[in-house]
Amino acid sequence: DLPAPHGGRLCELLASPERADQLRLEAASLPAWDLTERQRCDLELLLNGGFSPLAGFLGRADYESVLRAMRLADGTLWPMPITLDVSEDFAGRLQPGARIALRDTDNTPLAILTVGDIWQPEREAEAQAVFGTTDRAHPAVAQLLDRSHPFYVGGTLEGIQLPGHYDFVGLRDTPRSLRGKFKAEGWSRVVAFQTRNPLHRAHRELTLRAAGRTGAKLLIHPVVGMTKPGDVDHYTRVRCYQALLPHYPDGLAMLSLLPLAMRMGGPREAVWHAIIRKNHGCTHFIVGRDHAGPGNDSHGKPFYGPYDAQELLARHADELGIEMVPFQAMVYAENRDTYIGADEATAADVIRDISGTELRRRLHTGEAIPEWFTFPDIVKVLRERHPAGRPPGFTVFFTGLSGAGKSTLAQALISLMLERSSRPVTLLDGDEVRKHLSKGLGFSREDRDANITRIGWVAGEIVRHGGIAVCAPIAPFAGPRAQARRMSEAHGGFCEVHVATSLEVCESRDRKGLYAAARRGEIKQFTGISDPYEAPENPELRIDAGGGDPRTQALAIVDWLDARGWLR
Ligand code: PPS
Repeated sequence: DLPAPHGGRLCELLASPERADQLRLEAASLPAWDLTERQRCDLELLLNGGFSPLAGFLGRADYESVLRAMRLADGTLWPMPITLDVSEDFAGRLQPGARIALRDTDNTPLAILTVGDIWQPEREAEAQAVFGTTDRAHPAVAQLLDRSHPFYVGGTLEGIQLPGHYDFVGLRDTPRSLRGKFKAEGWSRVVAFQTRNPLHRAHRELTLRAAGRTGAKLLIHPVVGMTKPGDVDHYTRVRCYQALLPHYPDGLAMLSLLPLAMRMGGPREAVWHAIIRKNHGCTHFIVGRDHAGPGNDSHGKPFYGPYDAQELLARHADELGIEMVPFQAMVYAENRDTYIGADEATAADVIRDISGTELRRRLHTGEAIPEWFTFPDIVKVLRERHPAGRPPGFTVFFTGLSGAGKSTLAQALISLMLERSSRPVTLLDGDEVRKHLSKGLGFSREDRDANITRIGWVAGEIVRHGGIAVCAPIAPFAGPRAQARRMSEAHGGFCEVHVATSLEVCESRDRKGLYAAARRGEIKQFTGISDPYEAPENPELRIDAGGGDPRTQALAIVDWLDARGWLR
């Protein structure tokens, strides 16, 4: 008596073991597409039936219908375009009817796709239709406009095997295995709770209430595929969830991990989440305030209203086949020493809260995290991940013309930082990097982009390990600079310093005689002379190193870093 999957039956796309062996052989001779992380997540839920009734990546008619009407072409409610984006070059080699192998990161073929449609989507129109905006502050919009491949390939799938996972294997379920667990426990009413964050007391109170209100058992169903950039990593989160479970009454709650790639798509995403939970056998789904919200747009306004998601689900209640359990935020009333719904609070109540930012601050400083807020065993997991007193890793990224003074400033900055503390610093200077990391690269746009991507990647790894990276390439193009920023900001800080010394000054210095050679045409594509430099629009700092003392200028950078607590 668990609910029927969306569209009536579970669309599992994995072939039988015999057929999978044949497909594996066939895959070896087919054009192969190496899946991106997001495509890998989508493929897993396509193959295991989590995206029922989809039989593959959307074809053009379904895609257009989903954008326009939030429905597949046959009228079935479906809010999110599940598409396979590929390069122009790869798309150019395909014809309808062709078969392609979809490969995992380690080259294992996971599925064969029989190509239906190949088309070039209008990505801005897609962003507008699905996410209601083309503002790149929305992570899914930035992904779609700047980091997705330009062609879509739709078609049906024959699955060879699911993508492999080596962590928390006992907690990873397919819709079929989860339904099996529910049956084994005798659960026929299950309310699912979606999350991408560590859970604290407020969440426990909310989920307990939801279970009580619906007379259902509780499924804690966190997303461990892709969530919002900057989120706590899923390993840490799962340890937190495991620490939370014993705080529920015996036999009430179950934990299972969902390998979904979230889009942070607000209302449409909430409908999608509900359908996915129905496919996993749940009868009820909790939708709180600002469900799957991406935060604020570039003008500081929220992308979606706090209850837009609840309203959209309510409008489609009759065809969803899973019941929404709408929830207000739960807040702690100190005077009552208990949690209450935000709407139940009266003027007499003393409401207390600790925001995500405040929690991170307390973790960093080692300040106490009160028991009314969360459980000591969860604090222990979080403190292990974020040891107190350790400042974040960060990158200082100098950009500017040749001869602007980037290397001098970088040297001065490094000396001043080492004078204060022994934190490790790595210098990635333009000329130096080209001797090893980027050896062999020239100065075409492509090679310059590759150079900056490499520098950005290394800096990101340094930041991830809590270190300091100081980069000093010309980095003339905004795109790769933005990418370098993302790679560091995923793990710590990023400070872009535009060394804005004028071309006239750089050329008059001409320490290496390169400008003169460029003017004579002996050096081609020379930045500022015969190749463009896109000045940063909003760098953290802008320094004209045409005059003044490098030490004083570097001190201004130190002050900026210090003010953010990065140099503690
Ligand atoms: S880029 O664009 O960021 O990849 O450049 P970068 O790796 O920083 O390398 C710049 C140094 O290479 C020398 N050089 C040139 N620069 C610009 N354009 C052309 N065509 C060129 N050919 C050689 C130049 O000395 C740069 O060093 P800096 O330290 O910036 O003066």
